[in-house]
Amino acid sequence: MKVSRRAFVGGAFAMGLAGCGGGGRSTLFGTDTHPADYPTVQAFRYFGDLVERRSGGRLRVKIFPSGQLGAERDTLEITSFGGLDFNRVNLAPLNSIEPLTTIFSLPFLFDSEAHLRRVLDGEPGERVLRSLAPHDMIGLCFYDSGARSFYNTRGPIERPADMHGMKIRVQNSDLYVAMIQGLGAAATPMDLSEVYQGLVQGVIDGAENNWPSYESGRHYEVAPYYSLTRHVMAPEVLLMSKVSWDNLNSADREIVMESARESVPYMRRLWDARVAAAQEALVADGVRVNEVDPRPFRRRMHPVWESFVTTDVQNDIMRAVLAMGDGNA
Ligand code: GTR
Repeated sequence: MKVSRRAFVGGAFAMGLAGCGGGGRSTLFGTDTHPADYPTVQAFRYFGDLVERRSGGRLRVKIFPSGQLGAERDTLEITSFGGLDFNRVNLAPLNSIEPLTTIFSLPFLFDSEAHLRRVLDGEPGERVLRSLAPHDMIGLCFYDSGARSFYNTRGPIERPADMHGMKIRVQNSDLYVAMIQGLGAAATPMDLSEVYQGLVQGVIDGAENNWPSYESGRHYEVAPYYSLTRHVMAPEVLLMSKVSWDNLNSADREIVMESARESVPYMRRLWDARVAAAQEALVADGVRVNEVDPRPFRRRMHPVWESFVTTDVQNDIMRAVLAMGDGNA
């Protein structure tokens, strides 16, 4: 179903305000850029089902998947003023809104998925979630997004020099523009929905993402070289509009928070299975995968870290993240 964004926003806003205060039934609306079978959407659904069951059917959650309501950056704006109740996005489009989200988005910050999960489940995760409230969004929980690697239409990337002259699509985040420039390539920020056509038409030569997104967007069909740089592990986040949150009574807020927390282990199981399945299917399909020595890529990221980690609070969180690395676990 295609929904006109303007009509939808007016509707959700009105229903949100009318629905939650009075104790009647209300439908809360959410959006996700991925299709219905993607792990983020499935976890979002699981969350919605828990909310509905625990509220005795008073609160229902309706999700619009597949980016039907627009690009992540635009839906964030809508969420912050209450036009959408829930939103599942990657951290990247939040970088320009809240500088603390930049920390978990830094290239080569995490040693492994285990390190990432310790951080998200620990105090640094809690602090980053809380930092969104002043921007009128309540951070409910993080979901995994695995490791992002580069893929392109031309050939294997083994060293940063292989990227010279390439145009690489990035998410809408200045950090990622700087990352690509630091590697000697040209960065083209665009929405995920435009990447396939961009690759076909040669507007871009490559992009970067995790296995499930590379598969789900069918980017492998046009960019069959997947080089395992594993340079970013920025997680996904499930958000609630603060306008909608303020309309809930404290018992319903508790239901929402608990349900979000409980959807995390569910998402992680789905995620691990999906990463393995996507990788296996794409290798069988003929995608050319190469291992990469990350060290020369990582070395070039020092100036990027320096220019994006500037405040005491950012430094504090970054130190806490590094102290939770695999070497100290
Ligand atoms: C995916 C992420 C999406 C979106 C996408 C992108 O890994 O799940 O939310 O941010 O990357 O590259 O635009």
